[in-house]
Amino acid sequence: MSIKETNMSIKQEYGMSNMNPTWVALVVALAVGCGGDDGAGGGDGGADAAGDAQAAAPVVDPAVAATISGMVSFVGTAPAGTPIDMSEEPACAEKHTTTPMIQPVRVGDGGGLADVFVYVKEGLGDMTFPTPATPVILDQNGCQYSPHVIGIMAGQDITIRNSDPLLHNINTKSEINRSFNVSQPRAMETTRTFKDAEIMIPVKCDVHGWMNAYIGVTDNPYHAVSSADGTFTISGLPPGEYVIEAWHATLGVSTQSVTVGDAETGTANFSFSEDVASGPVPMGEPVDLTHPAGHSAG
Ligand SMILES: [Cu+2]
Repeated sequence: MSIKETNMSIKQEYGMSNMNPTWVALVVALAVGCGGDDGAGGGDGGADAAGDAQAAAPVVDPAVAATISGMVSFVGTAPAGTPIDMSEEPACAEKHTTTPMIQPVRVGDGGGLADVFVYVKEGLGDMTFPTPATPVILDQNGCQYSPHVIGIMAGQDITIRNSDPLLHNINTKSEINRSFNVSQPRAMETTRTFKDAEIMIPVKCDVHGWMNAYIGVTDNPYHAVSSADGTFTISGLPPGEYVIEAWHATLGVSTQSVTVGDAETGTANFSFSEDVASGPVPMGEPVDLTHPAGHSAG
């Protein structure tokens, strides 16, 4: 059966073009975990909530829903990170028990590469998916973004939280979506959406030069972020043939094709190294560790 036929039969069987609210609610209730976004390893509620949101809304019969999982590896010696001097922000510094680091290439004990955005790039045809009702949460805690890389579906709410008692400024550098620049002078939340799919949207804080994050916006719910051990799982897929892309902020992108049948689990393992960085990667600006003068903590 071709992909087109598969899509067609799914649509006919589940009436996707005439989806009613009851069905949408059912679909959300059936959400299958696709997790894998422990991101910056903050271990806070924000990252967990983001994971739940990412898992929402597979519009596929759970009896045939397929899974693609795998591991992203880093080959070679992981570059050392750069220590962040937070002495000018004691309220942030005191939240860290170890020296906070800028670590664009975060490699786990087993050689797994974290912070890789993995998503279905091709293969879903013209299928459409309900927007998850739960917002993803991008937290600013201890003057660092958590998670560092986050996935969201177009139209889904992103709640940007300031968990610090001081000024952060969220500046998105989107090219397809409208950029925004939001000032959060104290602990608070701001909610936004991105209208269109965009891989990837860089985010930075204009107050703290070391703070950056990346938001992957897809037009389907099938995306994940590799966790600290490099693994990822994308669940609830319709059976089919897919092009899966893995994106890393400094190491480039890698794609591969994976075919999954009814209720099957397919594997997509990726490998990155410093030598094979390819493709244009947004926000290659040097990290600025200096502090703009005159901002106040409060
Ligand atoms: Cu900041």
